[in-house]
Amino acid sequence: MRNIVVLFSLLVLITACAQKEEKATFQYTGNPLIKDKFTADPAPLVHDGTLYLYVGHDEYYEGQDTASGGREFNITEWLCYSTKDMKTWTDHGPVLKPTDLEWGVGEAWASQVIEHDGKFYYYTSLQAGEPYNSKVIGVAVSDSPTGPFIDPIGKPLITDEMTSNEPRGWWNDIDPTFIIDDNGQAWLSWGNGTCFLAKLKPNLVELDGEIEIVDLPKFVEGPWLHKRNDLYYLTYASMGEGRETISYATSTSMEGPWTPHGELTGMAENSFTIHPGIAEFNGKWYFFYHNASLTVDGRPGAIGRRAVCIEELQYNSDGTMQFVEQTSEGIFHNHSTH
Ligand code: FUB
Repeated sequence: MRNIVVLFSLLVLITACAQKEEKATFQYTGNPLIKDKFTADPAPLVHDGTLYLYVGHDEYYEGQDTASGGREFNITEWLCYSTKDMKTWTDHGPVLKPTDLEWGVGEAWASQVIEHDGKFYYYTSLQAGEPYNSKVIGVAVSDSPTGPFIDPIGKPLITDEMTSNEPRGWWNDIDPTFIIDDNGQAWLSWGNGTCFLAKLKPNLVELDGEIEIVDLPKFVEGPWLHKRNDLYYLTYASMGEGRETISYATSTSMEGPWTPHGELTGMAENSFTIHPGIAEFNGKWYFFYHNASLTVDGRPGAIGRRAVCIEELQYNSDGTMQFVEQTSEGIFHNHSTH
């Protein structure tokens, strides 16, 4: 009898685990990728045969639809998803919150996670409390792509007084992006209204030298650095006809000069912002962005209720990127569910 009870309990446990696993995965059925939550600012990381996608979790709150001055956004956590084939995705849930950083008080804005020497570095935009009281860039480090991520320096990596304030004042230090160039030099770029660029020390958690300004046409925010063949790409949100588009520039060196190539995308459906994330995975290049085309629980998309989408990215033989059309079919044009 006792054996039967143990066996039954085991069966219940196995079934519960299987159900949990089932809940945590979903299929890509066209854009937007994630359909049960509002998500924004996609940041892909390819590591060990898996593509990890980090996003901010746009959340509804009472009063959101009449808010202004940045209060349209309510993002209290960063979420992580992963896939091995771009079709089946695993939902890892929240992996970091601004309040996990001792000095962080909120606003989980755009970020990028990178892997270096077996460690994962989460470069983040967030709101810092006393004594900073501004948007800042933070960094948190983990041994795993899904955390836990720990603040290694006990303070923001970049604070407001480290940069010139230009048009966007106290919230111009947001949206970090990272690359290690062919000389082994690590670089961080970020900015809203002004595109900043700086070298990092080999520990990747300290700036090394001056902060430069990169002059890019119509730059608004959201820079994303990547390299393909001999070219470095600096892709960013630019001002279109009253809403953001994506533009990009290239260079043969991270020292510049940067050659602008104009728009990579048009404006995103229903969204003031659009944010680039680019990665090569299983022999293809992918462009991640967000629009505001999704309705969740009867609430339609809005400036602060966005939805992450994916398109394939194609290059011309001279290295320029082909204009990306934003589609509802996304990366699998033949799938049956759309
Ligand atoms: O999600 C909040 C902010 O909106 C991001 O930091 C910007 O890039 C824009 O997408």
